[in-house]
Amino acid sequence: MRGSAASALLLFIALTILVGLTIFLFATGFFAAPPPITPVGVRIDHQYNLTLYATGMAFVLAQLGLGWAVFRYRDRGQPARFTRGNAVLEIAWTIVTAVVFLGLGGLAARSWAQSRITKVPTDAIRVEVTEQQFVYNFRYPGPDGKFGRIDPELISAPTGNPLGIDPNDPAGLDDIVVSTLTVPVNHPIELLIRSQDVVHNFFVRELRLQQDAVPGMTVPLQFTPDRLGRYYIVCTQLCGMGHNQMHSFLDVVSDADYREFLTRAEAR
Ligand SMILES: [Cu+2]
Repeated sequence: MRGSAASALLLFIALTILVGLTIFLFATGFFAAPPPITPVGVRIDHQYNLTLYATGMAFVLAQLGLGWAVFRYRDRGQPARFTRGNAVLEIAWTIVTAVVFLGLGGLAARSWAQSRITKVPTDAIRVEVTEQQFVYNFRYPGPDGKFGRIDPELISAPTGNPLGIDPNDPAGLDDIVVSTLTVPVNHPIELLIRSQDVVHNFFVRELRLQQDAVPGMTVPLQFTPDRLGRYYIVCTQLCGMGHNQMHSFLDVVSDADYREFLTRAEAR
């Protein structure tokens, strides 16, 4: 209807309600994640909140601005007017966006690097994570501290060798292969993430870490858990028909329990 303020006003009100509802959901922690279990996780949460404040502010301003423009420039029966826009405004908000974007990226770099490129402590416990449709296998090097050679030709899950460990390599004889990940609390852990078939993923919410497992690559990932408990490991890459079933567990245990786990696993 020409010249009617009602529909423009309704749109403005609808947008305002949408903005209010969104702020309410985030402010009340409706989507809150479980608490992090690493010092880096705490920093990642802090970084995430910074990003949320910055993008949240942009969201509120943009939506309310849109509502205002819809109402202010509604159809009053007047002919349309051509405008070339405002170069100064364009340049200003492009610069502001670039500064915020690069600034947040710069602030986050350290937390990111600490899980991925920082030198791993020499006493770190290394565990190889091999993903395949639709299971996780975790390999510990055993008492000798060395992973045995792997040969794709020897992969044979039915005969108990899902990773293809070469029986002729003495380093591999004591390797431990299990289907859940057990680590001691307050120890640096280094995971070596691999895939046997398609792209999979290693995601633990409480670690605030998510890493793709890419065929042909071994991707290192390090963390130091500081809280005991059992946490879900899930695959977040749509990797096939059984993707929704693909999960495992991360057990963060005491030193004594970890030694017991190793003794039990070695005895098998
Ligand atoms: Cu998967």
